[in-house]
Amino acid sequence: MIDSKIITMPWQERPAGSTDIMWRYSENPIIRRDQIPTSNSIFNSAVVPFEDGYAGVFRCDNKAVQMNIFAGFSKNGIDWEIDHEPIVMQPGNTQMIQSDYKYDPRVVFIEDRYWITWCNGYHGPTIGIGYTFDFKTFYQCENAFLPFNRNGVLFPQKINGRYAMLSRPSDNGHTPFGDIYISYSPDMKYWGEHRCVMKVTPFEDSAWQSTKIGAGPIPILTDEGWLMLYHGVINTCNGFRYAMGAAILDKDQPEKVKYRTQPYLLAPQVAYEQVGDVPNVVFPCAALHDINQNRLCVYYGAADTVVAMAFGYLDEIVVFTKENSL
Ligand code: BMA
Repeated sequence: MIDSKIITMPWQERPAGSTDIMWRYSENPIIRRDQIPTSNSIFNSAVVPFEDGYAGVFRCDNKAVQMNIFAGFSKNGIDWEIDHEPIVMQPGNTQMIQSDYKYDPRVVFIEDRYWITWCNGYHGPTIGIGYTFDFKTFYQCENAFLPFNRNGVLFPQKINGRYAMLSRPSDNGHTPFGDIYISYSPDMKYWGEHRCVMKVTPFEDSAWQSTKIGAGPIPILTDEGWLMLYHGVINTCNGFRYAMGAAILDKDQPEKVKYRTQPYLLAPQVAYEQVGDVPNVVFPCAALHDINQNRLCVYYGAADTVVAMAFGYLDEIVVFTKENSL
C-alpha cells in the first residue's frame, strides 16, 4: 500500500525483518514491457516532478527493436500514461543533428526548464542533450561529446557557475571497460575541463563494479556532498551483470570522490531483474527524493525489459556509503 495521505511521492516502508539499505516496491515492475502497443520493452527511463504530478521520458524499444524515447505522465509516480508516439525534436541551440537512435534518458529541472540527456546515435553512441518546458514540445541541442559515450547525467544546479555533466566514454559496442568522467559547460553547448571522477575497482576489492561503471540518476545534494547512485558491472562467464552502488562526491569539486560503496545497494536477485531480454540487469536512471521526509525512490530498468522502483532512507544510504567505503 502506498501511503498517499502523507506524501504523493511513491513510498513503502522497509519490509518487516529486512535489514537491506534499499528495498524493492512490492508491486514491481511498475511499467510492463508492452504498456504501449508498439513496445517490445520499456526500461532505463527517467521521471521528474511536474505540475501536480510527474512527467517522464521513457526508453521504449519497438518490435523492430529500434530504440527511442517517449514522454509520459503520472499523478502518483507509479501509474503511467506513456505517449504512443516517440518524442519529436525541434532544433534547439543548433541545427538538427542526426539521431540514429535514442536511449537511456535522464531528466532534470535546472533554472527554468527540464533538460534531457540520452544516449544519442550519431555515428555511434554519444550524449544527446535536449530540453522542454511542458513535455509536449522538445528541443534538441548540440551533442555534448564526440562518440563514443554513454550515461550522460547532468547535475541539478550549476557548480561554480557552470553546468556539470557526468559521462562514461565507451566504445561502439558492448564496451568491456568504462570509468566515470565529469565535464563542464558555460552554456550547455560547449563542454570541456574533462576530469576523471571514478574508475572501476580491482576485482579482488569489489568485483561487482570491476568491469565498468556509469552514473545513474541525477545526483542529490546532501550534507556530505553529492549522492551519486551508479551502476557497476561484472563480466561473468554468462555475460555482464549490472548492479547499483552509491558514491558521495565533493559538493564544490565533484571530481573528488569522498566515499564509495564496496558492497552494492541493489543487485539482480528477483525474477524480473534476472529474466528478460538481457538477464541480470539493474540499471537506475532516475530518483525522486524528499529531503524533509528523508525518502528516496529510485527508478531502474530491470533486465532491459521493464521499469521497477526501489526505496531507501537518504540518511541511511549516506551513512552506509561512508561506513562501507572502499
Ligand atoms: C548498456 C546499455 C543499457 C543496457 C545495458 C545492459 O550498454 O545498452 O541500455 O541496459 O547495456 O544491456
